[in-house]
Amino acid sequence: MKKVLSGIQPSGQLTLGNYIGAMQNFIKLQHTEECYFMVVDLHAVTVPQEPGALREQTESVAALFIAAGIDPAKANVFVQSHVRAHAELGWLFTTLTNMGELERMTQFKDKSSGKDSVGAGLFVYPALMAADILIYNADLVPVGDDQKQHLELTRDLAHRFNQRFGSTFTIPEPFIPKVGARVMSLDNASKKMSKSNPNVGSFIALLDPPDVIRKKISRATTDSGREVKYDPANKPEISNLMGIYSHCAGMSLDEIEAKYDGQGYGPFKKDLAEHVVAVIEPIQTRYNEIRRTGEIHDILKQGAERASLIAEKTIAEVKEKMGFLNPRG
Ligand code: ATP
Ligand code: LTN
Repeated sequence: MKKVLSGIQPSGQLTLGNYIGAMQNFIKLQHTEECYFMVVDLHAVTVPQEPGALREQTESVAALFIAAGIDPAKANVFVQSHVRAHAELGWLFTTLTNMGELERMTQFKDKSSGKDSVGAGLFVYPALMAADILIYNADLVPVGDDQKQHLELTRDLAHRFNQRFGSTFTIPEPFIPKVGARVMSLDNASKKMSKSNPNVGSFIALLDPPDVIRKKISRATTDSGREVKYDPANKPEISNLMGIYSHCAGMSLDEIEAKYDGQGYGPFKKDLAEHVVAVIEPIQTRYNEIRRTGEIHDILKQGAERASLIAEKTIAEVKEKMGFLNPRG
């Protein structure tokens, strides 16, 4: 059994991009592997969050994990800040990470560009992410394509620690879907769909009411012409919508092309909206039930307890190897 770990930030409402790029693999892997899925609130605060909204979104994201199909009897679901060792190991990893490595991270460049005030946490974020993964000695990390670079750095840090202080960490592998690893914005297919985009029309949130989903898809930007053809270089907008269609309807790209041959974008978009709604609606029904019962609190408590046992062991070993004095003598 492999160890699997991943996290999603409570920095807004989860999108169809998060679902297709990451969560669908969480759900798949839980049946065969030992899984740890967390809501990474310590990462979310690397950009300003309003306290009330952060609390609500953290609970909401955790409830959506369960509503989307993560079974708490199979996978450990918890909140990152409930397991203190993450922050502690994250700090230790900032001391092993070079400034140049962090300066190269495209997520940092994207999120800091054009801002006059950028928190230092945003810069050292990848060291905390490495700690999240290595503290459980995860073998596999299911993520979307945008996290590949952070995973590479995690692997480098694990090697570096092992070399300096003796073999300690497993070197993790990314686990990235073949189609859907990068779902793009509905208003601009050169940008990834992102929950913190201020234009709400650019993403489909898992909690958007069905009519809002229909409206967003009908307004999604399309390329010139009218042919439903998968051609990311020349028809990026329609190819992105076809990728979403393929995931939600369980049809191949060829099948979709054949189905809409000669029909134009209109009927394609209409059917796409219904396929997306059919995936999202049952998740929303379960979500409302989970929020109503309050069961998520127990799930998170148990998840954090189980995760802490492992995380505490790792941090003790790391501190011993790095030369920190043991408080118990
Ligand atoms: P933010 O906008 O706050 O940066 P985000 O929507 O990009 O958030 P994250 O919490 O950073 O989402 O990512 C959670 C997981 O979802 C990661 O594994 C990430 O790779 C994946 N993911 C995020 N956006 C997409 C997308 N558009 N397509 C595919 N996977 C995605
Ligand atoms: N950086 C990730 C979120 C994240 C994560 C992790 C993903 C934080 N810690 C550990 C996988 C494993 C992002 O999606 N922006």
